[in-house]
Amino acid sequence: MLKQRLLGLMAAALVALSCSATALAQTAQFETWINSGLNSPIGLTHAGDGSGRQFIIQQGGAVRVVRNDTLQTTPLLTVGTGFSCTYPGDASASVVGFTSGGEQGLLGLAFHPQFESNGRVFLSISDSAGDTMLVRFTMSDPAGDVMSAGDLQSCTVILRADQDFSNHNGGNIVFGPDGYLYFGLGDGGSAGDPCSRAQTLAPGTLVNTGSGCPADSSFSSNGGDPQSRALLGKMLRLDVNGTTAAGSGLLCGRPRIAHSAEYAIPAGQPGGDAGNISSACDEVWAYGLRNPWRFSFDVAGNMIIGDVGQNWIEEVDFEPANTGGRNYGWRCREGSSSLNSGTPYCNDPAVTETFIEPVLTYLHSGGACSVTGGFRYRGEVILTRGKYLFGDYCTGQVWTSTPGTTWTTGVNFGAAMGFGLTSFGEDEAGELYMLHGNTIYRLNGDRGLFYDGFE
Ligand SMILES: [Ca+2]
Ligand SMILES: [Ca+2]
Repeated sequence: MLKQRLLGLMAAALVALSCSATALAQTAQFETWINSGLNSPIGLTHAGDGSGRQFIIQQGGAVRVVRNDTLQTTPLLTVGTGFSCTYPGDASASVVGFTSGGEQGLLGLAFHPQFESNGRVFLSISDSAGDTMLVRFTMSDPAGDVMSAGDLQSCTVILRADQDFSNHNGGNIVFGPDGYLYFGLGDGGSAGDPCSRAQTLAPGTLVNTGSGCPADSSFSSNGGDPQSRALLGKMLRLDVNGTTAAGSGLLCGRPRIAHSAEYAIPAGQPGGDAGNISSACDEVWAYGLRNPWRFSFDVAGNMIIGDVGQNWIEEVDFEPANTGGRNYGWRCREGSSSLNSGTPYCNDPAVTETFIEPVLTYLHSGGACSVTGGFRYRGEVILTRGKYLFGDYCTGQVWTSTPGTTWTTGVNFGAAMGFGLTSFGEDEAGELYMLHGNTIYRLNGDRGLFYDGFE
């Protein structure tokens, strides 16, 4: 049996060299998993609790539960117009509201690494004003499939960021192997990053003039920190097990500017006092991102970011494990090409770091428009083990890429599926899912007898 499987793999590999996608589809393919009952699914993850459940976020606000491959009718919870959540230290104003549609809505979901015992669930949403909000729920029964009234009342606002425009909200939240919560934020929106958020580190140097760039008075008047605009175009890293006292540190995402925060800054933070970009808000891990819609970690702890391009080039960025403080180049670079130059944006003396070039790029040819970052596959399907799978939102094309000094991309899964490839997702066993329209596909194929890490 083992010999036969190895022969099959070798044959498939030889076919791969001759670039035949048809033969490869015999050993690794996406098969329909759920094709009814979902409404705009844009993310899939798991709770890491041994339950085998998958959790799907719908842009309109519902978190759906799949147990034993069956989509449950009742959501875990639903965020809606009257969404209520408590600000730390200021319980008087609690209705934060919700906006969905376009690039807004329920955009991220992450379960605490100790969810099974502490019941903590994190969501990123667009609030009633379209600004970004990270919130936390605590489930009294983490094994349950529906939050209780008490669970819903546990909602606490963790972080807020004032968005300049309605697009490029990022919103993905992922716990890294270090146990910290990573939060990808886009550049604030419009086109060309007109407020230069992605390259602005020190909040004191924020661009405050021009359409959309001044802080929103409504955001500031209800306690939000206008300095939170310096979080845009960044990857944040938060210790959600800690707290930060009022007035302490250069935090820019406090829900209430004068109050304590329900997160701390990890030691060694690039944006922290001793970091290589210390002038940045302390929450900052990396910068120069346009819209890191989906990013993930591989089993070695490397971060792989699908950063959505503008009119020309899509890019994937690779960050070796524990290597923060990097500048991924936007708005000075689109992909590996120069986009803007001149001060104050791209020749800013304060920006001394070298731009990190993407490991993968592709052009907007053949209808491609927006990269959907994926995962470095760690499941059982032999042909795709260790490969990075990603796709394009508009064409629905999926690619696999082999990481290395130079990343080699080519193997795909046959014809492009068309518009609507919103996300990939991973379950607890490392198996991979693709979300397209209202359908979710699961990667299947010839499986290995054991898993021994990347080959
Ligand atoms: Ca705003
Ligand atoms: Ca700082």
